[in-house]
Amino acid sequence: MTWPAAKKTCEDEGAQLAVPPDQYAFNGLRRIFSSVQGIWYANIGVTDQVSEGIFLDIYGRHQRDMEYRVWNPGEPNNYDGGNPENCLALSCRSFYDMRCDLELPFICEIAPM
Ligand SMILES: [Ca+2]
Ligand SMILES: [Ca+2]
Repeated sequence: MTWPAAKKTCEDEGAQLAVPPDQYAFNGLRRIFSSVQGIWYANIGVTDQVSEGIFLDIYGRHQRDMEYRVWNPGEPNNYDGGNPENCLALSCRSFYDMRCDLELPFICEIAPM
């Protein structure tokens, strides 16, 4: 599913695209990949669509502290054959910026009450 469609699907389910707030949550999300066969990437709720290089989560919070999040080497490169990459995807190891119109798996989360 594309990033915008994934965002809406999560919302329709009463959830949100996942936004790992810290290293602990990041590690938890990464573990999903070892339990689901054949999934290599998944969209999460962070994008730099509004302003290139400024990563905001779906709540509009600036993801200033991206250091704990391990970018894959060379990422974020905002480049896919000349197409901008403005949506964040996670792999079992690291973060990538990817095109928002790619059909990818995605991770929703339900905020704790
Ligand atoms: Ca970008
Ligand atoms: Ca990229």
